[in-house]
Amino acid sequence: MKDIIFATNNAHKLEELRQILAGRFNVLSLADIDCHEDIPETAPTIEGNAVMKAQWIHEHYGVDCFSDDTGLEIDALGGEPGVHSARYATDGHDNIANINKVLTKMAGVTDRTARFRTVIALIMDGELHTFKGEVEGRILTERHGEGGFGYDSIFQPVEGDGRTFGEMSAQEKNAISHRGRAVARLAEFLSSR
Ligand code: ITT
Repeated sequence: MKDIIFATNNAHKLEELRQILAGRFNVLSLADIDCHEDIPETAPTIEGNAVMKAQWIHEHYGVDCFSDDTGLEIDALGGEPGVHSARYATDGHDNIANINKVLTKMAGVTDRTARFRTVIALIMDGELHTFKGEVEGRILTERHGEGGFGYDSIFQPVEGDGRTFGEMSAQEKNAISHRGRAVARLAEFLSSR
């Protein structure tokens, strides 16, 4: 099985990717290449950050790799938290504080439409390739479910049965999620090489 390095410090993303690509690719983590640094992600767009993370690892470690940048875009908030999804409420990755900030800003708002957008950037043989995935949904008024991570417990995908991503199994989420879709495109590309 072919090895592929995933340039992320997010353990949940790594686990999702390993599940989605299980049996096809051996997904290695940054720890596996002895990288324990915070990779800069200061671009103004999701795509820019995805490219920045993959290029940073490629430049510093000289390996082929891919990265994922994801944002939750809420229409009534003008696309927030968007590229700031990880650090919406605080400087750290405080998921509960992030969710509370969204719920407070959305109090009394009737337009609850939102989407997750993922861009995966792959650097292979010195060439950059990007793969995108999106899922439409609604922001609920309170948390439902303990599964998943990030904003999953307040995001109800349009294509589901009313449950949030936080109430779904990993397989159910991956089948329709932003990341699942972007990874399917990545896997198709890798398989064709
Ligand atoms: P890396 O940059 O190290 O990959 P990160 O957590 O910083 O990890 P992002 O910059 O892509 O990742 O931040 C996106 C934030 O959006 C993340 O911290 C979560 O809070 C949220 N998020 C990302 N994917 C999600 C998903 O599938 N479900 C719910 N929330 C998600």
